[in-house]
Amino acid sequence: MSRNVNPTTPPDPHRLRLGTPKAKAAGVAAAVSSLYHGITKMGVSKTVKTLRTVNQHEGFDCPGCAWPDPEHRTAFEFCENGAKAVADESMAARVDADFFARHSVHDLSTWSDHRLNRAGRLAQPMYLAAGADRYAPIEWDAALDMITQHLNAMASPERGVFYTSGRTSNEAAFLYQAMVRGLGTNNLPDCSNMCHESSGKGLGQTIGIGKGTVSLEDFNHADLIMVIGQNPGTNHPRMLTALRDAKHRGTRIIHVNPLPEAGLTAFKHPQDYMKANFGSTTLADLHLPVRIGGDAALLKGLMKIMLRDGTLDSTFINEKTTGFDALVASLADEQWSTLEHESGLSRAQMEQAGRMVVASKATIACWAMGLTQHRNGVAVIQEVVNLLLMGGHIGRPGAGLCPVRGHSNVQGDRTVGIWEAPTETFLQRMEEGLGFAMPSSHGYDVVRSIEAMLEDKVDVFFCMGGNFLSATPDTKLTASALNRVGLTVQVSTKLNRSHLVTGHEALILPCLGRTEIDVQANNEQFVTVENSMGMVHTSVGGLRPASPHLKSEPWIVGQLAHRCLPDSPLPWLELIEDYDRIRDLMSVCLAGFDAYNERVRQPNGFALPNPPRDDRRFETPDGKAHFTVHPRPNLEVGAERFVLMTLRSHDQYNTTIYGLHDRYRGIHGNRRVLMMNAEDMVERGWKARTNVNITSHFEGEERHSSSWLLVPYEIPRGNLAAYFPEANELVPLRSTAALSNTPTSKWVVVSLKAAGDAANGEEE
Ligand SMILES: Nc1nc2c(c(=O)[nH]1)N[C@H]1C(S)=C(S)[C@@H](COP(=O)(O)OP(=O)(O)OC[C@H]3O[C@@H](n4cnc5c(=O)[nH]c(N)nc54)[C@H](O)[C@@H]3O)O[C@H]1N2
Ligand SMILES: Nc1nc2c(c(=O)[nH]1)N[C@H]1C(S)=C(S)[C@@H](COP(=O)(O)OP(=O)(O)OC[C@H]3O[C@@H](n4cnc5c(=O)[nH]c(N)nc54)[C@H](O)[C@@H]3O)O[C@H]1N2
Ligand SMILES: [Mo]
Repeated sequence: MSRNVNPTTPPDPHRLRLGTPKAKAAGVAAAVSSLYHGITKMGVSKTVKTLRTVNQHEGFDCPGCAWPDPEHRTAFEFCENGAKAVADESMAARVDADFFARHSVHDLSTWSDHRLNRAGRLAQPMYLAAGADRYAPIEWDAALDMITQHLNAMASPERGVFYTSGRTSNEAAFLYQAMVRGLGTNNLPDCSNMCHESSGKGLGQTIGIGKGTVSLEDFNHADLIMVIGQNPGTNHPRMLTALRDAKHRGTRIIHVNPLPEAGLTAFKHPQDYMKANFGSTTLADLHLPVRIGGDAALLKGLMKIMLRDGTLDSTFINEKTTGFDALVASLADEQWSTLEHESGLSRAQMEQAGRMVVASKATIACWAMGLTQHRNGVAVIQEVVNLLLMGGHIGRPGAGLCPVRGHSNVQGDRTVGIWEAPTETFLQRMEEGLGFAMPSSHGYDVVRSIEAMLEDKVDVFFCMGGNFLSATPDTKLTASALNRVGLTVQVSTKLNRSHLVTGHEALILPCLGRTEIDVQANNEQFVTVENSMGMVHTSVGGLRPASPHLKSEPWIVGQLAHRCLPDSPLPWLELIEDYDRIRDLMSVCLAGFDAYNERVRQPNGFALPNPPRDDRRFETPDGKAHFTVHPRPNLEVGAERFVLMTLRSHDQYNTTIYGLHDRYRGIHGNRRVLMMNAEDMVERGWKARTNVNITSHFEGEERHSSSWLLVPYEIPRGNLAAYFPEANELVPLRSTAALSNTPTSKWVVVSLKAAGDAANGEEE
């Protein structure tokens, strides 16, 4: 690498401290942690002002997760981790021209992710020239002209690739896809390709829409809620409030997870302390510790029990579905001994869960990355669909499918066109609305983008947010891919490793965050977003921008499109002067967005049409919901091989590391840890903090990562867990889920070797 840049995350030099994993989530520690992060990063009065406007009707949408807001809101409608996300965006420190003059790209690459993020908000546009080792300041006009020149010089539009992370507003994302398609390509990879793509594909094929079918209100009417492969205590803390309220009404909860995640064991709402209520609620009635990848076997077991003891919704099955008989026949062939072995659960555990499934008149199934990031991600989600269809648990109160989305607007971005594989119907309407031709051939998703870069097929790589290098698999290979690109552009709020591992030339374009006031043509603007349950609503920033040089995402896209599409019929500069004009255009171009400006201004926004939920209609080619039959995945990995899942700690937002604690799991001060079953450790003579090197194995290839500290943990035998992004150098690029092409971040086959003395650093 010409700039001698380290693409992987150097360890933070702190000592690993181990406590007992917590049973209980939230509570006083969470309230203190929220305020601590706020006050240390942005000061007291700003903290209170900011936190009061999160998720309010007049405020901004929390940039944390995509969990929906209740209709009746309390004064503080945020969670500990939402507070961290807000504090992180509003922090006082600045990364400006002086900062980059002091630190070369090489120096910065020796910093940990935690330290890079702590450096502050990006404050002005910066340019890294070919061969240079330091970023230099650049004016907005010059930066936009430079991108335009590079785009104009491409031999064909496919040589441009345009990534989106999921915080981008509907308005910015809509303009962005219009610009990219105006250039003539569908190369629109996004974070969804690594996230819920398996859900989109799995649901689209079976129920005719790639989204969930429940609203928040349904949680008040469910008999049973299944939480599968998800850690809401950390990643969707406000979901625990909905689960607690359901629980108080008598709903039962099953938690399916290799780990006993804290939030589902016991939950204490931080706000209950203000009401002097000190009791905590036990949320999950049953925890099923499946082995990694064992969900398909478990779900088949539950369906066998359902067929044996349950009340099937025969009218629904006969009138609204196809494929039921084939599914019944396939389940008859499944042997309990195999299902026990593969799920890692006993027959008794499955029967206990089965009784709860059979007894429920209204079941909701929630899931996240524990299902989607597997080779059979699409298939296993379709097993969840099978189970719910049997009892007709779709399109009626208290029942339905609930993929819980990650980034706060990842669902909205897809709705408004961020998709490398758009449908013909979508393109046709877009073409009519925008008045120019749309490219019809599908573009690159995330994995294919990296492959194209490796094959020297990419000249310009533009990222609307995110941290592509650290979020994607096989860090070293992806770094070498990015190094082959002519120009890489990052529209960002915070410094990250994708600013250091770049193409020959690189630009950083700093933008406004959700929390900040956005003024265009002397008027304050608002943007709109869609939550995980298809509600579209407004988000208005209230804080002064971190720097006068910041521009809004719609402004950046509009200005660039104006330059690179001189013959376009769209008045780009007028559109970005008043976002109402963008929304008027969206009304014409997008299904379900009629009278957008008017409807989105209603206090809670509005719900997008959802045929299965609204009237049990399935827009599949034959108009029916589909039962599907899938083989069980092969879970054998061979002797001395383990299965590694890569997941999030309590102190991070994807690749943004807020701190070094994973409080609920009792792991403190060091992130380079490997959670392992204690018996597996004892068998090998290993102890807590034994230093190991990890090798991953895929189709004869090996990837190596050294110096990981073992932590004995309650995890099934043969399974391991480590944090991403550190563990991403072990994830093979081409190990992806069938159909969705999502990297299998929860299924990495590895072997371990003890590595002598630990590189366990100093006290924090
Ligand atoms: N604070 C905070 N909030 C976030 C994020 C964040 O990083 N920090 N990220 C956001 C984003 S983009 C997303 S997508 C979501 C992610 O939300 P989650 O999906 O909850 O995130 P992960 O940490 O990947 O956790 C996956 C869970 O699946 C379990 N699991 C792994 N493999 C299996 C399996 O084979 N079967 C089963 N049943 N379970 C399994 C793991 O033990 C873990 O509990 O959170 C969003 N919200
Ligand atoms: N091994 C492994 N890899 C994974 C996963 C896993 O579970 N395991 N999870 C995958 C998942 S689910 C996802 S969603 C991806 C996440 O992939 P990305 O979305 O690409 O990554 P993030 O870490 O969320 O991006 C953080 C950066 O976004 C920028 N940013 C923050 N807010 C804004 C904003 O408002 N506007 C703009 N323009 N920029 C902003 C900041 O500069 C910040 O550094 O990672 C995936 N990678
Ligand atoms: Mo995600």
